[in-house]
Amino acid sequence: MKNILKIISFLFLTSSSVLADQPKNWQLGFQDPASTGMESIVWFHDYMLLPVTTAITVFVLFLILYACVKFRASKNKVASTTSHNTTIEVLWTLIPCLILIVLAVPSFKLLYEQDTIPKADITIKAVGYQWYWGYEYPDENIGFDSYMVDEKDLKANQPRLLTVDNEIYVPVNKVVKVLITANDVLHAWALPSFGVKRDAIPGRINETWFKAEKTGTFYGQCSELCGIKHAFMPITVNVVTEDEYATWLNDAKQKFALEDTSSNIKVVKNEIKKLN
Ligand SMILES: [Cu+2]
Repeated sequence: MKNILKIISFLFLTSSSVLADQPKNWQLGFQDPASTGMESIVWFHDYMLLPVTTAITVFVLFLILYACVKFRASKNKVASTTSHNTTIEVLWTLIPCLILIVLAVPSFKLLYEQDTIPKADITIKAVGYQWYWGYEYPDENIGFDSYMVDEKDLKANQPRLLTVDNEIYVPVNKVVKVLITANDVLHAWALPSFGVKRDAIPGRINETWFKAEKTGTFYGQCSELCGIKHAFMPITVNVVTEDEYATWLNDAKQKFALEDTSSNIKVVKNEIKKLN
């Protein structure tokens, strides 16, 4: 049974190892998972939802065909007047309830996993703007904007509509917490390979997390209609080794240094103390 399901998934419905870390032409199903969170989502889809929905669809199709043949007009000159059958009514209430309960258990487990953020190794703040993303690494005091690269400026192997000028870098196998907000209208920060998608809401900070399990470049897009250039504010994440991350961080601290506000904060705190 498992093998048959695997073959069906491979042929039609899910991503396979053939698909990499960005959307592909004619793709069906998910992108390749690159985090434990996304692996759980794919498992839930492939081995819980898909078998259940397939079974229900096939069963209902069978019932319709059976009824069409068995109760066709030519064989049933006098129509049946049956309107109630207690056994069947109990069954068609109880069985769907049981199916929902069986689905609810792994579903809630998954939701809980996504919602509980482990101790973060790295925190990134993503701010949605019309129409680009701004990023900050609050612990490193760096920040930069990330604009899409125009089609005419793309280098070889850079995907159209997904490449940005300043990519985010994160180390592999580390817990990355992402704080997500927006400056103007609703946006959404989404990265399919990591199983991450959160609304970016002005005046509110949403949180999510991921732990990338392999190195590479991963692509996502704004996933909330945010205006005329909604399709042109991609998200690019480079997952690198710890050494490469340290090298990038060193450069980034020169290139993207934010104004050091710690002394200002001290002044403000002192003033508040005086007032009290
Ligand atoms: Cu947007």
